[in-house]
Amino acid sequence: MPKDLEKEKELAAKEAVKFITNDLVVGLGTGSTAFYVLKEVARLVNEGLRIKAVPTSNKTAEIAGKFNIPLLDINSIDHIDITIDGADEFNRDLVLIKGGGGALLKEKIVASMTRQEIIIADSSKQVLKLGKFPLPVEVIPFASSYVKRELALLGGLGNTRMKNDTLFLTDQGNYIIDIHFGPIEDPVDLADKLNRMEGIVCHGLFIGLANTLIMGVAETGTTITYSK
Ligand code: A5P
Repeated sequence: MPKDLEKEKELAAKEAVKFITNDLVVGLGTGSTAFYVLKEVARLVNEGLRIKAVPTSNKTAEIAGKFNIPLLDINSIDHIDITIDGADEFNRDLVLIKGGGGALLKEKIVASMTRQEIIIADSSKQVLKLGKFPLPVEVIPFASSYVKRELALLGGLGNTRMKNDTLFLTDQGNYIIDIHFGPIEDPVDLADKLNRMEGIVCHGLFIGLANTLIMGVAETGTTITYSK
């Protein structure tokens, strides 16, 4: 029987939300797993929980607004207490691939300002080696073909992301190139090379940013927590 991945997302989200207490500044992730967090936080805020939240995308800001979750301007604060976000892949070192939803840049900035970054995932996201999921790389449009050629020299073949027959644009108006590297043997080395490539605004390798990962387990109705 196929695993109930939606159930696993919800289990992980509800477990993670238990870490949120009054008066915290909370980073809100983007994507279908993070959506369960938004729903749960909205319920708690409605019951009186006092928090301020920072969204990691325009989409999340829009949903949080509809759910009456109070939002803060990220430029008015110097840190975020706790962020709960999803991932496209994770390994046992809590190295992640993110950006399947295109929100990687704001997600990485929010994660970098966060004291406790909790990643929530269903069990399909756990891998021994990262790389089955194509690595999203956000590029400024001016540099997109240059970056594609440079990535090919590193062994990565990529397509510029499309949405409804047009080029996908990030919240910042940039393109995403989804690159297939095959199994990524050394994420730190690859991240270092991508960090030094002109035209790349952000890549989806999140290294040393997640403190906690909570994975839902549908069969038992429980979660597994990995910590760093
Ligand atoms: C958004 O850009 C991503 O980083 C998401 O966090 C990631 O793609 C996970 O999304 P789902 O929860 O929808 O799988």
